[in-house]
Amino acid sequence: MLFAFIIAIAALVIIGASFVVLRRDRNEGLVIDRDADTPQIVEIGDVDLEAPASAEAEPVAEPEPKPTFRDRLSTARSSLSGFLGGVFSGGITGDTWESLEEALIRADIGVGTSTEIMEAVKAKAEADEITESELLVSLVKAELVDRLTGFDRSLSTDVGDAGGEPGPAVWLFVGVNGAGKTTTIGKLASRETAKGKSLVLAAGDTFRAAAAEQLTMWAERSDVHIVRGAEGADPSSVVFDAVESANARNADLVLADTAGRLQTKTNLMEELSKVRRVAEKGAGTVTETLLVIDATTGQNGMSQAKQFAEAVDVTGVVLTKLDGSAKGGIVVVIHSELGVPVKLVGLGEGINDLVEFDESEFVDALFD
Ligand SMILES: Nc1nc2c(ncn2[C@@H]2O[C@H](COP(=O)(O)OP(=O)(O)OP(=O)(O)O)[C@@H](O)[C@H]2O)c(=O)[nH]1
Ligand SMILES: [Mg+2]
Repeated sequence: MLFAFIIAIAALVIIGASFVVLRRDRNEGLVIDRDADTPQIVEIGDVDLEAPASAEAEPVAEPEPKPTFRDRLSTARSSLSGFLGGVFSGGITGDTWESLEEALIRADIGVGTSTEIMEAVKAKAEADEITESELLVSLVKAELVDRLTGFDRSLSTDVGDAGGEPGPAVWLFVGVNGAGKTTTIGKLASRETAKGKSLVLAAGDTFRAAAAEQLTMWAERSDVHIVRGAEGADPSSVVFDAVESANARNADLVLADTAGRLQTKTNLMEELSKVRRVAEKGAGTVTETLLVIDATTGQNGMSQAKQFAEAVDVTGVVLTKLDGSAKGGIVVVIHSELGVPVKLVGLGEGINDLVEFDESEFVDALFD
């Protein structure tokens, strides 16, 4: 009896052991043929595994599509339609024009400009006897597009046009801290490199060490050269060195980052005009000075924007964070009060989330 029990246990142990060996054999029977065009798992013996078609293939990165105003302006659109929604619904009554003016002001278009738009729409509606709500909205849209038309939104690298000697063009980025200067430079580094331009980034924000780190990460993403200085170094000398480095490498363009804050505001403005002067001391020519404005600050950001525009000769605005901002009306104020065109718009934090401004697309996206 005992003997039979021992035999049974021994048999169980033998069966278990051979099962393990069998499993090992089955796994060892898998060989990866790395010489095949598409690496495949080659089967040996009776193993029946499906070979993944591209087990070792590099994943092909799909280029991300550019965002559109229509996709990213849903917050601004819903706030504007909320304000304008009922204005024309009852046809034209005694209150209509005042309500329109109020709706435009609430959409962050600014008091002066809102009044002008309301008066222009009223005059056209009266002249053409327009009373239908849909047509009245079209008049408002046309008036907005009209106010945003006729600006040169191109970004120049033409040093001859800017009166400079042959050498690298410089785009200088200014604006309050957190506006999105460094991120915009990172996005542009990718965009301009893809267009075939050779670039150098200048880490002119020496106010905090992390600023140069942040720009270095963007430089690495697009594989472009970066010139940085020590924390607290003179921003002008960093930009000067970057221009010299770009000239030595025959690079086309320097994208120069600056600090959004210093100890006092007066100093910042003085510092920035010095950076601009020094950028042209050597072989460089500043062909664009871009003021970066955070769209979520709306009207509040405008007084600071005016200070920057006074300190340096601003050639264009980059309006960031328009995605998720309810304050789309700020675009109209920038054109009417700063007299400077919005050239680029930030529609997100990703490397592709920077688009050229187009007034018709923008106004359509605000309304439909
Ligand atoms: N949603 C959104 N976020 C943005 C956009 N542009 C920048 N940001 C974010 O805004 C924050 C500040 O951006 P930065 O590029 O560091 O701003 P900065 O002007 O360089 O700031 P300082 O270096 O402090 O002067 C970051 O978290 C960015 O990711 C945009 O278009 N949309
Ligand atoms: Mg920065």
